[in-house]
Amino acid sequence: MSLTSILSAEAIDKALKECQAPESFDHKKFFQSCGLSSKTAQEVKEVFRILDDDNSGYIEEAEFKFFLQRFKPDARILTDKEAKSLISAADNDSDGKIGCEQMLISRVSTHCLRCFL
Ligand SMILES: [Ca+2]
Repeated sequence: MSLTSILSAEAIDKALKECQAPESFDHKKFFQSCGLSSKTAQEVKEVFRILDDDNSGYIEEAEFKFFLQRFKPDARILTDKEAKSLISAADNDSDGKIGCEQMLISRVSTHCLRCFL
């Protein structure tokens, strides 16, 4: 299972292009551009499993650093600052990692400031 079986390659390219410059990554814009924002809960779960490289059930900071490369192998590595802000966007319990439920909960609460997707 790869991300391109869930998201279109064109949408991924577009999303990656928008955040090519270091420190320009905006997760909301990215998830919208790559099409993840409009995916079903089941599809988001599959994406989550792909991003959770070590199958720990959580996406940790180290995995977020290589987040863009999961979408395309030649994409850049996120800066520490970007990886941290990506986590804090959905990390409601401040344990420094994101669980699948957190990813989904933050997705549905669109009025929440911490909305992830
Ligand atoms: Ca993990």
